[in-house]
Amino acid sequence: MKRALFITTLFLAAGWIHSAHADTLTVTVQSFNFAPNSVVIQLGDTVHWKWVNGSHTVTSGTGPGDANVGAQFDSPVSVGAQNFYYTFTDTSGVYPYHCTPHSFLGMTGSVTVEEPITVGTPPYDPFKSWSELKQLFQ
Ligand SMILES: [Cu+2]
Repeated sequence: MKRALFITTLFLAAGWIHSAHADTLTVTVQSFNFAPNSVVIQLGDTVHWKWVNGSHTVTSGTGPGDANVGAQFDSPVSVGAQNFYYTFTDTSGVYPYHCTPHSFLGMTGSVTVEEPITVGTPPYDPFKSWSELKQLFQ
């Protein structure tokens, strides 16, 4: 029982440490849609758009009429397989994007960027938890 608790605690600690690292999330580009068409990431994470079929772009902004269309990112129009990566490092918030030739068909998406979990304020005191854990094995 104590061994199981110890191993569980190690996994929880590993999960907490892992959350401080940047991740890459994949969105497929195909058949006039992005899948999933809305994703939530943490600041510093990267979105990888992976083309499956068709000729599409990944362009920041709500559509071609957006005043800031393509200001943040704008992939070339694909012909076949293509990959596009963008790392969101500026500020948290909702970033709409679209496919230039197909936004009128509803080929749009959004990336919600959240502040990363602050390493300085973990949900528990790891040193206090560690001393409590050690007592279980004495
Ligand atoms: Cu498209």
